[in-house]
Amino acid sequence: MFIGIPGELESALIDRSLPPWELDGSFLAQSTMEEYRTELTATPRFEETAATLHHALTGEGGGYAVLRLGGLAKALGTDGAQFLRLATAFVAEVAVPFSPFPAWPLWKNIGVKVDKDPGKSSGIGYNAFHMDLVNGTLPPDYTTLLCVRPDPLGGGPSILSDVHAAVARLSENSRALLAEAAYHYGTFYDLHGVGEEYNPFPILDGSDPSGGFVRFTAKMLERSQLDPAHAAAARELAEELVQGQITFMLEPGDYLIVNQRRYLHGREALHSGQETVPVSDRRLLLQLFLRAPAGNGPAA
Ligand SMILES: O=C(O)CCC(=O)C(=O)O
Ligand SMILES: [Fe+2]
Repeated sequence: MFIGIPGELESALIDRSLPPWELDGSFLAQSTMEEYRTELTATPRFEETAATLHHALTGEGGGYAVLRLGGLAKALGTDGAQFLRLATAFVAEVAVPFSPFPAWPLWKNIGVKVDKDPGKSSGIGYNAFHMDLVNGTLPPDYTTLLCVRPDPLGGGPSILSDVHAAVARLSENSRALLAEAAYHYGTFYDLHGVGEEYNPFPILDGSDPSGGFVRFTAKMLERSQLDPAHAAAARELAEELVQGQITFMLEPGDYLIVNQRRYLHGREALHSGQETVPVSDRRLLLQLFLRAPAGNGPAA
């Protein structure tokens, strides 16, 4: 689901100047959301593009989108404030941007660290299918990843999988195991806007088979102690996610937006040889989370 920016919109956006954003706690201030909307609805074809994005994320069969901001990135540069303000303004049409991490006001850098756990965020290895902030009672409705620089060695395609479709392919017995509060993952410390720590949690909450979160990370298979029966059911889900996976490479300026109630995400390994690449040339993504005000509906 790739969404291009019409040429006339792109030219108009390059000429706009959005003001700095303000925060209200860990959330983008309502006043900024309104200011940005007023500025952008005055540009040609913005509302139509925002509606296409919204439909891709919440319409039937949808759940993710890649907004192609490469032209804007090229014209404005990715280091200056304008490019990031425009990206923020686009997704503020979908839901409310926020930062769960006090250390990162709004956007968080995901670079490449050669000495980190290779399977975790900013590691160099396979980043298995997961939901971000899986162990909060209220994970972000959307996770978004803006590509500043792909892996210069050509690795690291993004992977996505329709999680409800994967669950539907499991046996009754596995689904029953996944609905039990027998799973846990990671630590929970000083996180904002994502509820309380959830430990242990059920992967399937049972109350809403098509619209709810499937609270899953395949990283738990290696990193959490699970009893054999529950671990086997989780492994089956991980395998079904791989069966249904979609793979694509993010290009500079591509902005991946994932509805966490429908799709799980991850990333294939970066190309070998990352230690030979200067840190400032390595792959760089910027991450931002969104909260839908009520259920999974649009921002008001
Ligand atoms: O590096 C990527 O493409 C994905 C990173 C990710 O999913 C995360 O940090 O949560
Ligand atoms: Fe993630």
